Amino acid sequence: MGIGVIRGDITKLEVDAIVNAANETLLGGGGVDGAIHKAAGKDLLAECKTLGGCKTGEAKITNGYRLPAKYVIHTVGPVWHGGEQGEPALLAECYRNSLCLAQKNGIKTIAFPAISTGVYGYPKEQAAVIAVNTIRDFLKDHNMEIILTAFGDVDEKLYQKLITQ
Ligand code: AR6
Repeated sequence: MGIGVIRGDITKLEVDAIVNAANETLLGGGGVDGAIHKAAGKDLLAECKTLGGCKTGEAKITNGYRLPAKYVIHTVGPVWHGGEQGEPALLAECYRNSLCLAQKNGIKTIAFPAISTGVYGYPKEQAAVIAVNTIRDFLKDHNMEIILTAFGDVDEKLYQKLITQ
């Protein structure tokens, strides 16, 4: 139990839950959201349509359908507007709320993508610091295996550096 880093495609991971960096509609999109919907199949979109969207910083859970993961936890990261519009607190909420929802559903292994650091433009290093700090805080009083998924070299190096500090 603790934090780990895996380089690769989150849709391939055999974990209890993967986290989706979604948008407020929860109806799919590009990036990791598009990849998750494509791999899970149409039943995921059908379930998402019943959820009534999701506010920035919050999280909702669905089944994983054709994914190896049993569940998908959908969270909506903040769009980066320069950092003065509550982005750090909202990004931390994404990690915290996803982890709390995972805990409530008996999830023991969970993988996160680098929420907000693609289309939403959050600077990668600042986002990685928030991810690692929020996860470490959670692990003080919870037992879970939490994986940070690095989709490229930059994220992998950043995460490795932070988790060994
Ligand atoms: N596995 C792991 N990580 C991935 C994958 C993958 N298959 N594909 C992309 N990433 P983004 P955001 C990484 O843009 O910034 C969508 O359209 C990617 O390299 O997917 O939160 C939603 O519908 C980056 O590091 O999410 C929203 O509208 C990280 O995932 C919007 O994009 C997040 O990039 C959300 O933007």
